[in-house]
Amino acid sequence: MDRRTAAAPAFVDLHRDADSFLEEVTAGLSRPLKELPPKYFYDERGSELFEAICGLPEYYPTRAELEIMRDHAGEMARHLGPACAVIEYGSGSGRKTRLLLKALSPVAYVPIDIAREQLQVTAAGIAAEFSRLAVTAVCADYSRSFRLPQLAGPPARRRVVYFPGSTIGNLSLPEAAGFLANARRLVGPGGGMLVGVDLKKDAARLNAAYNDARGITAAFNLNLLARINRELDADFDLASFRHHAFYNDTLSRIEMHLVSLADQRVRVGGAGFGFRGGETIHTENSYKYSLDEFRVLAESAGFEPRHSWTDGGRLFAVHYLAVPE
Ligand code: AVJ
Repeated sequence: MDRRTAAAPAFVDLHRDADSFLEEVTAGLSRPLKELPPKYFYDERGSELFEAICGLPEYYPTRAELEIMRDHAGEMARHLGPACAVIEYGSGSGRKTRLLLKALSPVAYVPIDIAREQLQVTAAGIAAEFSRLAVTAVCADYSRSFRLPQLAGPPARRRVVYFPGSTIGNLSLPEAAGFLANARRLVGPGGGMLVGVDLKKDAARLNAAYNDARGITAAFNLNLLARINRELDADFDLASFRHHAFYNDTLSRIEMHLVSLADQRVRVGGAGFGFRGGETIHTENSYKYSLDEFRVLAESAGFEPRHSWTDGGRLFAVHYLAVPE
């Protein structure tokens, strides 16, 4: 590690959270099939629970993707070339990111996340560890359109979006295509994207990964209601909802729901919402793609798939997608 004093990361705040949270919760609970956006799982408690999920024996994606980064980050760096600006969507704990940054030595690193505290901690840690790297943390909802701020540091030869963790699996196919097209426009001609995507596999393994024996995934799912209670003046009774996750083979996705265990009424902010016993709130989808399915999707968004890496167990993939010059 370079021991010169690192500059504190630049911080750019483009996010107005409270209003959009209440609006999106109210809209989601007003639909005939109730739903809540999974991006709101990650408050402080939710981020902690998610870190615990990543270490569970049943939850293979994190270990598989780390294995890919350990084994192949050097080769990824050769594809990307020198003097990149790495723009990361969702900052997480930063373990995979560190493996990429070490191999690549980019000129700029731009983590973008809606979770402000987590973002600041991760960005400061990376700025301290990679002292010659210009770090600009951007607090924004990357699922909406946003403009990249002026970046600190020397000009980059290539912009690359790094989107690990299979978070793209939260999106439906048309949403994922639109999202990838936005990323393509953001990096521009000659730019690229490294994206982690969970692979299709047998349903038993998938079901186990989202129904862990210790109940951490259930606690993660239910924490969304606890967060709504805390932040939006709501009165969800957590004991009256149950975690339900299953692989939907027809749609190639894990679905997570919260099932109401009784007829009940819940107040959120000023509004009331009725639930029938057995009715669910759909809280998350996690789409699974074969290597070819994902490449076809990337092509539909104007990328050229250049290379895909998988772990030894073929559980997970990291794709390198390039934008033609
Ligand atoms: C972070 C969206 C990739 O879908 O596997 C883990 C979230 N939900 N366990 C996933 C999650 C339940 C995770 N992603």
